[in-house]
Amino acid sequence: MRESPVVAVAEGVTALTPGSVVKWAINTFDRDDKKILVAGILVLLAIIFALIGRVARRHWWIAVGGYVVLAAVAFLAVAAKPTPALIDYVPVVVGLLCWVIVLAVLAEGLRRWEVVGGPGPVSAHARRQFLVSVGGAVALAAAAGLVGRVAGSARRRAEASRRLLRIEGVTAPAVPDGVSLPVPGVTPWATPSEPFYLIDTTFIKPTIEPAEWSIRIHGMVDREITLTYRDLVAREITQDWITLNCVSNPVGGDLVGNAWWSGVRLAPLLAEAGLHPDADAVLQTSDDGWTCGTPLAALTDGRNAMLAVAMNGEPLPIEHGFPVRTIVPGLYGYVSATKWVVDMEVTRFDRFTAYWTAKGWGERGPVKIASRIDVPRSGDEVPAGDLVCAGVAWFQHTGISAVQVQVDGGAWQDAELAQVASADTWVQWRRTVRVEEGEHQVRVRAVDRDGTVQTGVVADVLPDGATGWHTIDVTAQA
Ligand SMILES: Nc1nc2c(c(=O)[nH]1)N[C@H]1C(S)=C(S)[C@@H](COP(=O)(O)O)O[C@H]1N2
Ligand SMILES: [Mo]
Repeated sequence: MRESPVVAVAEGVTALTPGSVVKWAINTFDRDDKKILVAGILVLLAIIFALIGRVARRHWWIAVGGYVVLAAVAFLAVAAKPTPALIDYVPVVVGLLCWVIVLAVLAEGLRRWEVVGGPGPVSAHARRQFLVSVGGAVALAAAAGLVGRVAGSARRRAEASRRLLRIEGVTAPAVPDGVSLPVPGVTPWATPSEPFYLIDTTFIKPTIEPAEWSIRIHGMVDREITLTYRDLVAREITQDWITLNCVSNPVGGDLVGNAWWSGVRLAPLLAEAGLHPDADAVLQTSDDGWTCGTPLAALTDGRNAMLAVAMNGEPLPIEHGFPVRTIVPGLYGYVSATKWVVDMEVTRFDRFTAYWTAKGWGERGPVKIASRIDVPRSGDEVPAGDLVCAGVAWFQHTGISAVQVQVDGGAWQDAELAQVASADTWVQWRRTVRVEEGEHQVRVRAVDRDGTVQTGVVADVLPDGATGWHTIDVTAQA
């Protein structure tokens, strides 16, 4: 469901922009990135409209030509979408017609106002007519707004069915004992759904009623499977704490969260479909046409890869993929965690490129080991003497065995680890270090379950995830 051609153009701009720039924008503007882009396009449109309006007073056809060019841009933007539907073109055509009609009516009215000129009954009539035309244009705009409201009501309907849903087998999250350290300022071990980071390429979130949802599993399988929402939740529900993170999370960044996910395991579903031995990937497609390629092995090797229906004990929030999304421990979101997932094609990596891999991001996207200092914050002034440092570390599906802290390039000191819930969740750490009066640098690194130490070699998030040690600066005062 698209509300306006502006959104299609905005999506088109995103699609045509290099992946690194898009990821940068998503990071920098966080949840506002789309609003900023749409606002930018609207301002540009307003300027173009003003120019067209001026030209229209002399050269009517040039102005119409200008509108046609604008409409063509919107048309191409819609066509460039991964799965353009006929209905997506409707706002473009309607918009073009509105512009031309409004231009005709207003320009004519204004011309008469100006030609007649001066005070008197005739010009008063012309003026009145012009104002009526303006009123008409405003009414048209209001009608267009109403169309947008209808889209909003689809959202309200989906919200309503979401609130009424009770899924058998989904239980409220219970934080395991000992996973949280009592250090003020450290990130909570369990991330509530509301502040959980949000990353996707949509401008308007798909609003899918569970009754309308189904998924098709097909491709290199013996038997194609189609499941409705009812079919899905009738199966056995698996639940787990799983840490999800974004490939574009910079060292020390916060595009990572740990939630209690409930869903249906993918391994038995794929086994029922009957996998061909030479398949090595699943091409997932979401309702909005976004795609990602997931290594088949990660879906079948026994880890808790699932079609998730609930997050933190409640049906998925719409932003997080309602009614169904994929969650795979150990893979970055961009190759696995498809929100609003509707299609899974079992295939081979050498047969497709997906949304982000087409923009130069890595094909398989296993997560990299990472650690972060939450306390103190970089730039803090702290008292000289004992300094409590704390944070989180994660390496999903491999696991963390140790975390170490270093002050001013000195010896690495072992940190205390909180209870490690599983290899698929992050872990909290704490270490008290000594700092003399003056400026200091504190660094953290983690060690994985196999004893491999996190690399200090700095790598950018592009193409397959950042590396390097998170480092903060503090000033200690007497
Ligand atoms: N449909 C859809 N699913 C998507 C994406 C997207 O753009 N569209 N982005 C992915 C990326 S890059 C990440 S990191 C995770 C983020 O999930 P969240 O928004 O629930 O935190 O969703 C993944 N699933
Ligand atoms: Mo991501």
